[in-house]
Amino acid sequence: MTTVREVTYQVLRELGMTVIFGNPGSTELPFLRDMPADFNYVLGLHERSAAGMAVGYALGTGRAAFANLHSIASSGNGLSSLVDAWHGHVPLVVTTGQQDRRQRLAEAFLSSQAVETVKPYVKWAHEPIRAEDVPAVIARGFYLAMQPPMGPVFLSIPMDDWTQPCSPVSVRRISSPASPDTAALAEVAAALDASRNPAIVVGSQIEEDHAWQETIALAEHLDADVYQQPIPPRWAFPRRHPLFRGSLLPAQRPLADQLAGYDMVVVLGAPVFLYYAYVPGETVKPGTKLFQLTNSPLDAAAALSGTSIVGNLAEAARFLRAHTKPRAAKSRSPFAEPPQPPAESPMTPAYLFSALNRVMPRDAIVCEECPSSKGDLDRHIFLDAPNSFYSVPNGVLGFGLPAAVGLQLANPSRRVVCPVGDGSIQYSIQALWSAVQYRAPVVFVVLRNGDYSALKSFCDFTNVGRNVHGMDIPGIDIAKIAEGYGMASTKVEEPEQLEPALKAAFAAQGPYLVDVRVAKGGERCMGMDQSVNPPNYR
Ligand SMILES: Cc1ncc(C[n+]2csc(CCOP(=O)(O)OP(=O)(O)O)c2C)c(N)n1
Repeated sequence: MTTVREVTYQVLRELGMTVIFGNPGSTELPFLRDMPADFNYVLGLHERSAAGMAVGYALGTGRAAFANLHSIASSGNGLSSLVDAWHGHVPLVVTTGQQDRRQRLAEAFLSSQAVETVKPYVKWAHEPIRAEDVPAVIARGFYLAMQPPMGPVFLSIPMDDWTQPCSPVSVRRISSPASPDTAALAEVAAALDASRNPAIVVGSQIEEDHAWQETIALAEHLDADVYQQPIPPRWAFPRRHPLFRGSLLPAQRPLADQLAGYDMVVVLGAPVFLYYAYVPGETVKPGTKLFQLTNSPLDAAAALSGTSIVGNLAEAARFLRAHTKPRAAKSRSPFAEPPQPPAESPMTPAYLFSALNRVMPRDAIVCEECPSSKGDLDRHIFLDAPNSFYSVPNGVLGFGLPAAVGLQLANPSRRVVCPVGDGSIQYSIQALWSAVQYRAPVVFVVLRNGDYSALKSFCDFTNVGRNVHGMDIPGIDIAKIAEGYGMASTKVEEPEQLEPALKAAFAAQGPYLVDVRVAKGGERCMGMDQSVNPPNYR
């Protein structure tokens, strides 16, 4: 008779989850012992980093990644990564160890209520009712994680289950992309034909549904201006395309103002809309018709106005292109590189990104977490291919570093670049060690401004004032921390040192950290200044 452990490895193999991201504890050891030779274990020194690398790996492969975390620490230390996966539609199967069933009643050491803790941020949180259900539960978790919108599942497994007898489980195929309602799409097509001046808002679900080419074809067919969703977790349109108009602002009134000139807006694959600062206003102006096409029933339900259609975005874009009249292309100026920012001391983030854009390979993958300089990155980094840009989905810092390592492990032929703030890097700094140990040659570019510039900007923007504790973070030598984890690193203080340092980083075979002194952030908040009439918290 086979054991739960043996059948589980067979199921994991058949589901393609042969990389195990983890941080082990006693309750996981009966599973992890004698791991089959065709499996790889990737150790994260903290659950945020371990599950965060799984997030990056799943983003990079487009398939569910497997993470095995420790007891209640998985939902404590690892919860931020589950939150990222939930908001970013990242498929994860996360298992966690539970005390031996035979002494759970007595609340033995390491008894875990992790399942109850994570519930709002996973598609399914479960502890198998019987030991012999474990492999089937993992398979069911995989099927659910992969269904659109994709997301994490969380399974707690008592440590005595692994040695129990278990019958084989056969892995099933599930076909899940749901076709959107064509009658509803026909209404959108009719509205597009009647529209004088439509715009398209592109969102990260376009990448999830592999709809990048269909979206470009639709935009060109309609000759429609294209905007990017506010605070994008992924880019979904070529940055240098003549139809591309840049990012929407993350607040109600300024966003509606940006779209005021259009009589119709079609949101493809994004919420309506993701706001940050509260600046009340309409979703869109009264003269603008709003439609949302989304793979997420939750986003459809939560939209503030307009008509929503749930379903696969590639199919939706293809349908709209086939059922609308083509429009003659207006004359538009071709893409022009922005002027090169001046070399100041300390250098501006704009200068840094402009140099990075020149030096990095054209097929690089950018995984960023640099809160106050997102706008500069957006203006100076130009990547035109799918699966090239990743960012924190809901503001929980600590996403960037481990996600970059996971993305690099999933994409050995492309180079991952991780621009990260000197504050943000601290939330999952242990991922540097994993990058070294598992030979993930990420180039980490630290923006060292010595403070929480994004928070200072928010203080200015909302009139909170600057008399707030905990805004400065002096005295951290990140290059030395990297060295301590075994990673090559260099420090850059002046603009003329930057390009040679970046070139050396990209020439290196292994991971490399470039720690760059940059100017502190300004008074703008996510691209917005006082003119938008921000909330006053004073
Ligand atoms: C886990 C977590 N803790 C705290 C915050 C609040 N927060 C938002 S931006 C920020 C500053 C981050 O500093 P840094 O990475 O240096 O970027 P900068 O603001 O200087 O651009 C902080 C602390 C958060 N978003 N997530």
